[in-house]
Amino acid sequence: EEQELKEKKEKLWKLLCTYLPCDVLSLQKSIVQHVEYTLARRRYKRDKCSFYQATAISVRDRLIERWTDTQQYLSSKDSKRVYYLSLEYLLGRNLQNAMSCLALRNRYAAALEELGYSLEELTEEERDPGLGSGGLGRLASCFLDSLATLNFGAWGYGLRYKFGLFEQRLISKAQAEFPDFWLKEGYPWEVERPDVQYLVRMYGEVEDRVDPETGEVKVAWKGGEDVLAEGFDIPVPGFHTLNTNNLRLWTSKASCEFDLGSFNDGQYYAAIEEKERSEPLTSVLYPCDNNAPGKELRLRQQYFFVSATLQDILRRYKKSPSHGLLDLPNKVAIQLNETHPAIAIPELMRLLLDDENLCWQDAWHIVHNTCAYTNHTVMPEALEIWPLPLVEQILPRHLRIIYEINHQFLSEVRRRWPGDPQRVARMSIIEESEPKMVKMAHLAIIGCHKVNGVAQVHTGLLCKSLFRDFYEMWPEKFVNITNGVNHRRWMLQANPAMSAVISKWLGTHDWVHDLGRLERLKELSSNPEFQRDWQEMKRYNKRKLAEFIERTCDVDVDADAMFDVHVKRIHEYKRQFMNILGVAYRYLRILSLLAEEKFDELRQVVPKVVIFAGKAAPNYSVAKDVIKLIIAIADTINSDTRIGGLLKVVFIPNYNVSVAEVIIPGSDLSQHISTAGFEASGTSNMKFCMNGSLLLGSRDGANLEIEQSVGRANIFMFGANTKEVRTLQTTMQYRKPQLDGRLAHVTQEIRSGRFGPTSFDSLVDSLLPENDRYMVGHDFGSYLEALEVSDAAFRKPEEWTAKTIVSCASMSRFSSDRCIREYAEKIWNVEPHQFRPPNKNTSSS
Ligand code: GL7
Repeated sequence: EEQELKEKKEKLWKLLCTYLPCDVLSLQKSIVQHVEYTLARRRYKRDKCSFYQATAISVRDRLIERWTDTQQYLSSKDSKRVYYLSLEYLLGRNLQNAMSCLALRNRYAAALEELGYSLEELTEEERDPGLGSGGLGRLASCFLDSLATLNFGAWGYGLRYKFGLFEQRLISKAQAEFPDFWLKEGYPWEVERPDVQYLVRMYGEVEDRVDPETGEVKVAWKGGEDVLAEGFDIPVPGFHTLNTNNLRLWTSKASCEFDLGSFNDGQYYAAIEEKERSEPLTSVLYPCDNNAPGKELRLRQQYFFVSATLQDILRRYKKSPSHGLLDLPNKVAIQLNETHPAIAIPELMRLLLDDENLCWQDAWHIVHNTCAYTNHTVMPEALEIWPLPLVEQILPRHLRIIYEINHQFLSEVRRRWPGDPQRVARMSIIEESEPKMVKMAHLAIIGCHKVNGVAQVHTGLLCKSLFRDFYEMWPEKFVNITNGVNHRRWMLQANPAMSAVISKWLGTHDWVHDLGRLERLKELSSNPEFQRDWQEMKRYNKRKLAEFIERTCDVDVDADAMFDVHVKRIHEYKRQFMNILGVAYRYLRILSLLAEEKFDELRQVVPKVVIFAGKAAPNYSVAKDVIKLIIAIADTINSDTRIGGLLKVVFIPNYNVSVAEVIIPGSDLSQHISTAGFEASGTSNMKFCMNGSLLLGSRDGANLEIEQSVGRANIFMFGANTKEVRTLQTTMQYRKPQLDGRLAHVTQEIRSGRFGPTSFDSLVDSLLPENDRYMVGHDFGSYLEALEVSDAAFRKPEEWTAKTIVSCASMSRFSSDRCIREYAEKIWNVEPHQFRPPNKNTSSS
């Protein structure tokens, strides 16, 4: 009997050990069942939202089985894990990505078709989780995808903001912000983990306690408030591999440890209210891009995030009985995405000293060898510094640890450079201002074994100027890892038409795994038939973008015009202002050619649609003025019937990942025109090139490396380089160069009311040499020349097409796969481990 039971059990387990079936009928069943049983909706009612959600859950089911298996496999391998700590992620829509990863896209599409839905229409039902403000958050998401695809055991950690980055609408010709409650209909990709909870303490006070036995002084952190962190997990699938990683996002909850005393005093409501205070902690994402808001809530969010994450990492690590804490750096790599999570350095010290009772040297050895820091900006206003009294109030124990780190570090500096007090002051974590400030970047550099910049020129600036003292002390600590993007999302998913052309002409899909394979397209760049396919593909994408513009901006644009795109956060250094001034100049020139009846020259004008999109931080008034100016100029131009179809200008509202997926494939030219030395890397520049769009760029960030890859003939570069900008910044104060005549004319027209009643005085005044921090005046002339060169190139369609093909084919360096391999080798010292199930049916892939 026992034997029989055993056999029965084994049979059952064998049955259960198969992956869910993935034939079309089974997919249909699973979708309909989720509509009925998970969502409790009528399965016959046509309801896109329910069908999207049910489809997503059906896909998620298939991810979950791989996900749990991967985690178990990695634990059994005892392999080193990477933890990517980021306060921001911009995941974009997940449905198509997950289906492609599972290699089930076609089957799901067929399944849905028979149920009466197209995959495309259901895709539109998914809301973007806007848990980031710009490139930094999108980069983190690309990294998660590549980590899984390359079979690295890696987890992302972040915060589950209830309200993502605000929704931008254009009201009364200006930006208006609305809350983005992305969870309104629920988020089918996440799994709540009520079993994964940690208490995070803030405030309170520290007390020195002498151990009566050893005489050792121990610091105790008492009192304060506890907030509960609860995890929500989102599976991160790899492309065509079973490996599935995890993104764990924390939400804050009231801690359940109620003060019983106040209950008994009849203070029931007061006690609950007090506890409910912790709820708002993860309510909202700070919307600033390249700017540190310096708000108490932000510091609390950062600490809450870091503490929950480190407790979780340590708990997982300690689960394995063979793991001693001193071995942590061999099993765990923690990457800090900017300084936002840099409080991890003292927090990990605290956990090791106070909870694990390690000595300082051991704890420091562990922290230093486990953590690494990526810097993403050199802009002073983006470097995080916290008022020391605030840190003391919220994190008194951490401030003590920071003091000790600083003390030991500065002693080392004094030993290395005796008699150099200025150097000591420059390098200190504490700035001796009023009030004193804690410099998070210094803390991160000192506490980490590696610091990396995100493009060659950016890393150069870190070493030569921003962190020069630290570079002199530890040159081997600094490395460059130029950013990359996930080409599977930005080519395969966003641009299926182009992907089909590429695969057709290469005769294989292998470029999807290895972007280097695209190089072979270069030989074909002048082949007329290939060019025809390529041009058709581009026109198709432009028509789609034109329809999108019609829908969102109510402007009719001609898909044969050049689509000239400038999309990114609105920021002075990104110089959307310069672009719109150039547009105004183009308009005025067309008008004067018309007035002077210069028809030959008019025929030479390239018809153009200038497309802007991007959000301005709600309290950044200059950026909001730039949006107003763009809209004012766009309105004037679009309603001027004299110029016919020669020029149109649109501002597409609410730029986000899904909007980018429509805009980028439909662009001919894209602008990346930041003042040299300000854009650390930029990543949309890479995405545009991958989609057959040529760059018009300043000598900044990754533009310079893109130029090296695509060749000078295939990119339009202009303006001062970083060195020249540095010199100009000092000399312009007293040399006061004359404003370019064309610029002077444009600004005069703006002031005179040509583009509506607003005179935009403060914007225009910012062009005066003494105010022009971003060198708009200086670069304007060479900017216009670069535009002319790009116009001339566009007038020759075959040459233009060849350039776009070569530029796309040269992008292999800019895949996030390359980038992640570099992190793995230069910083994390980890190897991939691919999970292959021994006895599961894996027919799906
Ligand atoms: C940024 C940089 O501004 C941007 O140039 C870079 O590409 C990106 C990713 O490395 O990081 N830094 C930053 O604070 N934000 C960025 O986008 C918001």
